[in-house]
Amino acid sequence: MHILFVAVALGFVLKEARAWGYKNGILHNSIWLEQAAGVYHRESRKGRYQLTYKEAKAVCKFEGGTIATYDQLEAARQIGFHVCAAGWFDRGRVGYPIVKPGANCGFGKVGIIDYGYRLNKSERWDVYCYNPNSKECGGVHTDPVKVLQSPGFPEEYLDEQICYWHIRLRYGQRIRLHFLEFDIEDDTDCLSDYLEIYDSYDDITGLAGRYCGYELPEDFFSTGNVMTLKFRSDSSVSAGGFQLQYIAVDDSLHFSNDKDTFV
Ligand SMILES: [Ca+2]
Repeated sequence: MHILFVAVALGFVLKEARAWGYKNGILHNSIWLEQAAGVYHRESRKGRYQLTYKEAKAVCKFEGGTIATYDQLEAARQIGFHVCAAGWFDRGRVGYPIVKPGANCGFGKVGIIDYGYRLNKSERWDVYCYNPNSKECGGVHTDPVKVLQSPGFPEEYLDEQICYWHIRLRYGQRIRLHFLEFDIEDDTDCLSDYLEIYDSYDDITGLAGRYCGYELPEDFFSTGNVMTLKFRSDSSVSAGGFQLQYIAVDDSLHFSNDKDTFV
């Protein structure tokens, strides 16, 4: 097992983080995904509607995908992909997929709400990416107890996956992570594939550790009621994946990441 504590460009990160700001105790820089049929929605780490067309394409490419086409977005919509946020898709078009009509989103219509091909590619929107190899994974979790696992588990995970799990429990609760299975491509500093634990509601601040290899990590306890897990695999060499359980812990109990002091 390798654990990497990252302190790269910390000054820059802190400066950016302040700019995003907190609301209800949650840092609003979220780039978490809704995903269907290989299509997923991303927003900038700076918040909603911050990506130019060029930046939008770069976001998709970074994760091994491409910017989605209209047809890919529509195919995802037809199996339930519903996102109330306008994003770039292929050829500089902007829109969003609506499954259920609503007064507050989509003007009461169903289908791809299409803003058309934008003449000004410097306009700022979110983005819809497409990666046919990416499995359903991640999401927002509020249940007090849940098992989370790598995409496709117990099968080996595929290449070029990226997943964000955001755990948010009731105020006054903390989160205990308990690993059940762990096998991620092993390399120095976990630069290929990894699972990262963030003691925060995003993957910008609060990095607590990066894990790979086959040694079961010890239990981890959050300091607050939120936590983020990020899994990423690169373009070659897979492994068995991981399975873990998170459990809500009453804040009045005394515990820490030093397992000897947990009662
Ligand atoms: Ca790999």
